[in-house]
Amino acid sequence: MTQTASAPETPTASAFGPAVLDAEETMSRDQIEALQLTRLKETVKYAYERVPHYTRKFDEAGVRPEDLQELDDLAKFPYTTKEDLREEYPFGMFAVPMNEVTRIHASSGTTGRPTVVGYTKQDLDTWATIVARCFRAAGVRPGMKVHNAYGYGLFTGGLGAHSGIEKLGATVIPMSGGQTEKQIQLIEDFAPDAICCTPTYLLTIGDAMLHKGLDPRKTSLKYAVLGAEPWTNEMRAELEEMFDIKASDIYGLSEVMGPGVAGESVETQDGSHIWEDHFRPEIVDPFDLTKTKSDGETGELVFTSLTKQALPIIRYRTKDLSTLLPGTARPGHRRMGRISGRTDDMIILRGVNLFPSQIEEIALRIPELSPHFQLVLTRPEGRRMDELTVKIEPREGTTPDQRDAAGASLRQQIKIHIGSSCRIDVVEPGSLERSNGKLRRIYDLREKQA
Ligand code: DLL
Repeated sequence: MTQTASAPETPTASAFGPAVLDAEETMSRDQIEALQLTRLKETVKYAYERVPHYTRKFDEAGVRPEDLQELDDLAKFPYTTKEDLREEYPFGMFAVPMNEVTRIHASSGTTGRPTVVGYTKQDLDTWATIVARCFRAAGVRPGMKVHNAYGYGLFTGGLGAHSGIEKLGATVIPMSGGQTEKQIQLIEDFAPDAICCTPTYLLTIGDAMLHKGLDPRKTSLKYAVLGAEPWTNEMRAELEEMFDIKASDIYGLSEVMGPGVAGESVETQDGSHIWEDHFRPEIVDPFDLTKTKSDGETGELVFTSLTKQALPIIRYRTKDLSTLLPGTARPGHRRMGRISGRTDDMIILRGVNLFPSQIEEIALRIPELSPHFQLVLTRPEGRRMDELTVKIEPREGTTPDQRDAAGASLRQQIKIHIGSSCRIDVVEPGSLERSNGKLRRIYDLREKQA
């Protein structure tokens, strides 16, 4: 037999599988809404009949599943909150017997009991499907390697991303969060095409690489799928430049499913598309819950699940502030505007509302300032007013004069754009705590001082 010379196998883009969309991803708006109505009717009936909490809540509100005849009728139904899940701790909100629950996750929160969520086999499959859509939209293709640095365990990030990456047909590297040195080594050795983690943790990895004398732009990484905490387009630009990658958003929350409720397209980078064949979103006025808002208006995001079996969730108040926008890359599915913040992360300073993401946006437009900052709230002795101090690191290599000028500029820009006066403390590079996952930005010292 004669041997024919074959070209050495080099991994090129064509070595990866094509991006085949799910049929539901290409549905028209009308098709999606028709599907939503059918599924919504089933969901309210299912929740009412199977979960005593919903039976009681609906009865108290005087609504019955039959009252849902069109999509807008959803507004007649009561909201569900994290407190409801806490009250029903651990499994009171489950709609199936325990032997049909395949997996449990929990979110710790800052206080009190964790909220516990459950999934049937079918729920896990739905979840993997929507996470796969997010990764594909973000540029990941079958055959690519994805370094997963979301935390594994009770947090939905690690395992949620994991199943979606597998479902897409990509190779998952289940690194989990933390152990930054090891993350760097595996990125070097395994040559992943994509990474997923929180935006601030990617920054930690990049920073650590630079400190070791490694150039993050020279890694094999081409795509990042980032979420689990608020981030801005300025932070996106920072990370894309740092790593020479394309970074897209992935959004979700445990009570509704986990990561993958919405995902952003790398081609348009204009906000995450909500997978509306599985979730019906609403925007409501957080200060007057009787009011739902129109598309384009800002308010609190509320979700109703349309296909979940173990934990159907009706009108869950996320506390996330956003807007609903028309679909672009997936026209039938609406997009959510970037989350400006959470209602419980809102700082009210002398009557002005302020979110950490606003500070991030402003600070990153000042070239001498880094994305490493903390917001410290105090009430100085003898004063009746709260005070906000922005502690921020300058870029490495800046002179003391440049630091002073950058601090003054930040103070002025915050005054102009947000309307608040605050103190700026430009601290030493490397002195603020680095992210290991979800980064804490706000340090409220007022209670301790009282
Ligand atoms: O953080 C799920 C997740 C994991 C999403 C990995 C994306 C990637 P929880 O721990 O329940 O679940 O926290 C949910 O995190 O209500 C938002 O306040 C915030 N959040 C999640 N994704 C984003 C995002 C996961 N892309 C809470 N942008 C949510 C802004 C986000 N905030």
